[in-house]
Amino acid sequence: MRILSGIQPSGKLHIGNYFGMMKTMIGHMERAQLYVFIVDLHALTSVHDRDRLAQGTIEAAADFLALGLDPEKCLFWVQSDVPEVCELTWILSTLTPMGLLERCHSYKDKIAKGISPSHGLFAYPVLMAADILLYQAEQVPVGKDQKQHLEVARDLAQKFNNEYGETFVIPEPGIDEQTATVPGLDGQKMSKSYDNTIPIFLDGKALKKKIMAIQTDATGVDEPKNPNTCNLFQIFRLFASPSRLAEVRDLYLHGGAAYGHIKLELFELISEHFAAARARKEELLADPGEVRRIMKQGAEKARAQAVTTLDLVRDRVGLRY
Ligand code: AQP
Repeated sequence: MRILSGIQPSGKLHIGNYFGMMKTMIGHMERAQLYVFIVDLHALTSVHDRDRLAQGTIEAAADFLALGLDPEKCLFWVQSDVPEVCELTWILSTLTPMGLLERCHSYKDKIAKGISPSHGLFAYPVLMAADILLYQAEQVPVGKDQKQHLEVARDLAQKFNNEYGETFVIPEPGIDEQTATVPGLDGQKMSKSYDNTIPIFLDGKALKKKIMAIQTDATGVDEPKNPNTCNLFQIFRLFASPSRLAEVRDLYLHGGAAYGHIKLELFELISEHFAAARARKEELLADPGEVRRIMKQGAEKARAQAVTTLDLVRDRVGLRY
């Protein structure tokens, strides 16, 4: 099975990115043909700071490697190192109905949050479709927020195949319902652009401060609470052992759950969970040239496949004479 997914270097990667996509991708490493990439062209829709984008790209790559992605067992590259994706984006754009993009929630949510409504932001799902179709991916593990974009990719693949003949594999979403949407500190979807995240590699005082800022209601310790609607519990359950989770769920349901104590426990759990990866990330960032070398090597392999698909597409649409 060919499995592909990308991540934007648009800020510090957070536990929503980790549980929604990165962990799943790393878990597929031994059994799938895995394609993982850092989507810097997508990040340009929200980051207009040269140094921040470049540094974010190296950091996102280091994050994946530190968390256990082995570049020998997958294709791992930076999106802009394979420029063929831009040409396929244009070709797909010529088949993309405006209404399909106008219905996308992510675009509307982002402009509602103050991100400037550029053509790039509007066309984001077409670039994403090109990324997926260029490598003929069969499955794309994503968080729930990206499900609609994946439907756009499927629609465009079908439309192209109908118009020009069988060319693209129709990709399936891979969504883990348990971690489909990790809530942020304020209970909305955890998102880099909402400033409500718990970054994966934060530690010490800064991590504690974030965790203490998780919003909870004003229910007293002895009163029963609903664990399913409490975002502290929804984050806690990602890190706690099954037996501890059952105990805390019981306290929620029958009284005795103290938010402050649960937050401190969560702080310990997160610190511990990422301790080894944090140390590995520091080593990687001490030699960013090596991270770049790994990414360039991955890009060469990815580009060879991209060129093959794009050659076929050019032929199908008549960009060959
Ligand atoms: N809160 C989340 N819960 C579950 N999955 C999530 N993902 C993101 N947030 C959550 C998944 O992480 C993958 C990479 O995301 P992305 O960086 O490409 O874009 P995004 O979904 O837009 O993530 P952010 O943090 O919200 O970034 P910004 O604010 O820059 O747009 C995707 O598979 C996504 O589903």
